[in-house]
Amino acid sequence: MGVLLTKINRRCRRSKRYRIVIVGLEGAGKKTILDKLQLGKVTVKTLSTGFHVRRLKYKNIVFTAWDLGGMLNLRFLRREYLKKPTAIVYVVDSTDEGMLELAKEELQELLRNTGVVGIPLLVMANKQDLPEALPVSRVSEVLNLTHYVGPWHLQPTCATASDGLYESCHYLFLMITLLQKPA
Ligand code: G3D
Ligand code: MG
Repeated sequence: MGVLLTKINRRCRRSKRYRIVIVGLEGAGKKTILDKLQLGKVTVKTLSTGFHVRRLKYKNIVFTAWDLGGMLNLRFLRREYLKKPTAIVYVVDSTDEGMLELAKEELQELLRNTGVVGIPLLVMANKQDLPEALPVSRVSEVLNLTHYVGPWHLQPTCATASDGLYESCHYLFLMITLLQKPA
C-alpha cells in the first residue's frame, strides 16, 4: 500500500491537486477504510445537521469523506461541498439489499449534483466477509453500474481485514492518472 501511495504521490506532484471524494451511507465502512489506509490525520467536522465530513490530506491528494444520510433536505448542502472532484469513491455495505437500493438513489443524485459527466467512479462493495454479503454481480446490478457513462470499477472489499484496499487504490490510480486530466 505504501509503495503504491508513494507512486501516486510522485505522479501527482508533477501535476495539480487531485480531489477524491469518498461517499457512502452511514455505516458503510468509510472511516474503517481511511483508518486502514493510514493516510494521515483525519479532520472530522460535524455539521449542525449531524452530517459528518472528514478531510484527509496526503501530500497533494485530498480525500474528503462524507456520510450520506439519505436525507433529501441535505442535497443542497452536498452540491455545495462536492464541487468538481477528480474521482468518486463510493462505499457500500454489501449485506443489505434494501440499503443498496437507497445507496443507488444517493449515488445517482450525487452524480447529478457534481455536474461532472463520466467522472471516474470506484465502488467498494464492502463487508464481503459477512455471510449475508451479496455477490459483487448483484451489487453491480442493484447499483446499475453497467449503465454508468464513465470509467468505473467495482471492488469487493473487507475493510476490517484490509482486503481489496490495495486493489481499490490501484484502480483509482489507473483511472485518475491515465483516464482523467487533473482538475
Ligand atoms: P462509516 O464511516 O461509513 O460510517 P465505519 O462506517 O467505518 O464507521 O464502519 C461502520 C461499522 O462497520 C463499524 O463497526 C466497522 O467496524 C464495520 N465495518 C466496516 N467495514 C467492515 C467490513 O469490511 N466487514 C465487517 N464485518 N465490518 C465492517 P462498529 O461495530 O464499530 O460500528
Ligand atoms: Mg460512521
